[in-house]
Amino acid sequence: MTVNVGVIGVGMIGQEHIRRLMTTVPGATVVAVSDVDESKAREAAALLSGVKVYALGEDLIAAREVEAVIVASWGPTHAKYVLAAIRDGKPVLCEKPLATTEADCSAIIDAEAAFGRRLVQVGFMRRFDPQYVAMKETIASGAIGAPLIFQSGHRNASVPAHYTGEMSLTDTAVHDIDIARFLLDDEPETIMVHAPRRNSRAGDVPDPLMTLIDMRSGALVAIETSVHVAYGYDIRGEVIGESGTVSLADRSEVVVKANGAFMGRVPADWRERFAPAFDAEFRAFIAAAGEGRVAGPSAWDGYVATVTTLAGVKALKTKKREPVKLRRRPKLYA
Ligand code: ISE
Repeated sequence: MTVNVGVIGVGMIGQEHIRRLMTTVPGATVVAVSDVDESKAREAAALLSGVKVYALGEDLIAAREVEAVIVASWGPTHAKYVLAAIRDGKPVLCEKPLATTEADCSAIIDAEAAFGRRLVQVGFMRRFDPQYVAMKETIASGAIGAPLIFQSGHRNASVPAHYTGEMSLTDTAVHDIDIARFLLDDEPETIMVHAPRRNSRAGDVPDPLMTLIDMRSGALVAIETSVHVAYGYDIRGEVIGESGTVSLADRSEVVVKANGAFMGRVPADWRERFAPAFDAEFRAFIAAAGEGRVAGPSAWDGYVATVTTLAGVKALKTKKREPVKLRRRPKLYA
């Protein structure tokens, strides 16, 4: 059986998702695309055969031929598309953030709860990364004792010109926040953000940032975001437990020994580092969509991530520890 997918947003990530759906994910085919810039949607459709172009994302979602939806448009537009997909009862994989405001995330949760079953998967691909999955299994096995501290390093070689200090939280640290919740099985309680000496490459952007999150259990999450490191895309992670630690191993296809030193490869960007995670994420979405379900990170996970990053944006300004105030979790996400 083939799942007919409609993709909203054909920017860099949207195109990456289309390519993945057409080449590496079994049982999926892209049948419709849409973009605020209709000419871009036409260009993307022209590379495939039999793909319809819709001027409006809502029309793509409502289209008879579309059975599942990918939302890869600009963040502030996510909520209206996700709400439309829920209204039409279609599984939707929404890139992060689920929505840019707490109110919109809450509206999605309410709509999904009223619908009565999950239709929304949020694009936190790290949950499908084999290394993070192995880390979670290690922690859950009890091998390192109760987790006390999670140190996460998130380094980008560079970021686009429109990138702001707030985006270090909403666009970058958001992944570390989600994976912290996944690994520790815990929720954030407070957040504070330190902006130490600035990288001279960073211009106006406070970079690096050190974000400290107290979790409900008392465990501490420390996230370093550095988005101008120049040397590559470097994702670090270690959980320190009561009697042991588990960390992401440095991996490289080859090790080169030359001139008295040995070297491995640092990925260029998130597409390279997380390719296996994106593959697994899309396979899970399509397999579940074929059965009218969704799997993976939920609207609740998207809600917590947005509330936490927005509290972080506030903490960056106030230089104080800010509370992360979460609503009660509906039964649907138990
Ligand atoms: C980007 O949007 C991502 O999602 C990447 O995973 C992250 O590393 C990068 O910092 C973000 O800008």
